[in-house]
Amino acid sequence: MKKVFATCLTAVLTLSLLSACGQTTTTNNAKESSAPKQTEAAKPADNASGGKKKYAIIFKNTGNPYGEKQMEGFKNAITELGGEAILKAPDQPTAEAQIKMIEELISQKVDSISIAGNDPDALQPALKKAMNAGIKVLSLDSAVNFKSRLVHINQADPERIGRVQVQAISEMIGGKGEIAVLSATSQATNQNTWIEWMKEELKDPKYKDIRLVKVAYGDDLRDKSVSETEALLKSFPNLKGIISPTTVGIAAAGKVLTDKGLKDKVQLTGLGLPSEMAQYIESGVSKWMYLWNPIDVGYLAGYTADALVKGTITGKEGDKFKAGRLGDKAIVKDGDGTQIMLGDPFKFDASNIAEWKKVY
Ligand code: RAM
Repeated sequence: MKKVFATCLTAVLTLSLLSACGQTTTTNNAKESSAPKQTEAAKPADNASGGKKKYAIIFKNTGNPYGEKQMEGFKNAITELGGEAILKAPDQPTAEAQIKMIEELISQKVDSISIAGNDPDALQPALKKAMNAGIKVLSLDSAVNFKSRLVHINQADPERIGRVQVQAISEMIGGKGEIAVLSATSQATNQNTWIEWMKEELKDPKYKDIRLVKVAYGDDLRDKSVSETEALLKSFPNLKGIISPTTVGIAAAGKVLTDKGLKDKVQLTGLGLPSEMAQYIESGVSKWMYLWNPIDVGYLAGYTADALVKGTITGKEGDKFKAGRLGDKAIVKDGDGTQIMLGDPFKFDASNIAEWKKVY
């Protein structure tokens, strides 16, 4: 029996009761800046929005329900804290598009930027510029490198996320056969880290009869994820299983396997949003999958941004603060940088999916 990762049901169910009620600005095109240049020591403006602090979040791209849930949690936190939330995401999941948004937010003189990075390194100049302007920068979900942020919000231990998906597919296919990974973009820090851990797990001799034939990239775009799944099935007619560590990818793969009548022939697991995957879990196309609470990831980012802006924390190892309903949080080391760990991946299967699909 595989280890079932537990998470706090009560805390998560509480989320379904929370509704967004605050003033949130969602903009994709910031105005050209006519504001005077800020110096290194300059503090971000506190005068716009009736003196409310401005907290921006940039997700990877639009059209991703997971990203929307994350932003919902962020907005909930900022609303509780009396700030203004600015929710942004580019149309395409590229670093270039995010850089444009960062530049706009610098001109808007926001107090903080939380970002799910489309590249670990490419955002560094823009994010450094933001920090030099006094803006508190953190990453969540998909980390930017440690020089580009004050702290990272990590959804769950990457090693456990990576290993558990290989353990799952192995069990589903009886420890034998070809498997493939359907990922997000090739530059996504979170997916790439998890895939590294999948490869580590696969080195165990108990997986000697499993062969990882390809890592495909659906770029967190629904259509591309569908066509990449179809291409995998065509190129590898003996494929026994697909791991998709992205909510967009796994839902697309679920649809393709359903449409092609491949249930029981090709197994599917990965990281899925219960609301999107319920139909495939219930039909048995995916017997089980994992995720954490995306609303909590955003909520924790909101509280962290606020603690950084207020100076309660600086982002260094050992810093502690209270993150609203999530309680006390501590900043720990993460390589050369620091992070805050949210929790564990949680297993979703036919026994609990009906309940969870209502939550996120
Ligand atoms: C997708 C995104 C996101 C990731 C989830 C699991 O929605 O790539 O970054 O955390 O999947």
